[in-house]
Amino acid sequence: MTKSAAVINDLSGFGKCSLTAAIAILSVMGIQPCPLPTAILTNQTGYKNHYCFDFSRQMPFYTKMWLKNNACFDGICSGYIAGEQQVDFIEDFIKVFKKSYTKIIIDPVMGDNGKLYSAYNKNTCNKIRELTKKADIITPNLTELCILTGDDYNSVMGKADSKFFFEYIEEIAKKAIIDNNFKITVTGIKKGGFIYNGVFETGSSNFFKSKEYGSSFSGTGDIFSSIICGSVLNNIELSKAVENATKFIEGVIKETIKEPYEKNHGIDFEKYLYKLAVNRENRE
Ligand code: PXL
Repeated sequence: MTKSAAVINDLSGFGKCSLTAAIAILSVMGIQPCPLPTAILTNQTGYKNHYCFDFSRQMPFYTKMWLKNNACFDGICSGYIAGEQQVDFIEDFIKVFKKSYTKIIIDPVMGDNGKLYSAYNKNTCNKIRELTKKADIITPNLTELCILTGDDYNSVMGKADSKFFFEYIEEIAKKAIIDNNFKITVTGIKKGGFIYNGVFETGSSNFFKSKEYGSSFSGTGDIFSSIICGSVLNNIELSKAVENATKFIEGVIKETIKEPYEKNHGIDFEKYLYKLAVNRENRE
């Protein structure tokens, strides 16, 4: 039977992020995505203008109806939330639907490049930190890892020229692993014209390198966490999943920038989804 994942994330009309990315990627990886919107937006919030319909009042109907219909999930993945009250909802949703085999993957979406996204504040971040304690895997970017651990992003990046930069990040991630029960993948570690993604588990750490093409695109974190979610449910080793996701995103960015692009629109992943297909004969 096809495995399924509840995907708790927003639906943005433009930006190729959140549910738009997750639905496409999980599907091509052979996993049934069951979307549970946190908000419906005209477009992601990085654009000059956006309208957001907060879905908080509707979300409890999903728990109620899905429970009545005996829904069960192999994975529960959460991402962008429209307000701190939704963290309580997600914790409750996990309590209700988590089975012994259910993998919990939490993308603690809060910010990027050292800054919080416009809809987030300190309180929301504190609640998200608590939520991550329920996860098997968390998929922060470096900014979000620093928020979770209480480290200062700018002083971490101040060490980027040091040959101990990676050891330093490893130490931050390991500290979080010891305090919690999860595995961590970390995206967006920038050093010397390259971007590294890291993976940290008890007893092992790895970094995968990709070229930095100059711009930080909308939705790449969501594409990354969706690939991690699909891979974990397909029993692919976490380190291999991070390597695959890194290569996929680097390849798509390389193609995207061959034509005029706008970073808020995201990357042209649609044409390359086949590279993630579980049906290997269809791969390049
Ligand atoms: O990709 C992160 C993200 C997801 N959803 C919305 C966003 C952002 C980042 O800005 O605005 C609505």
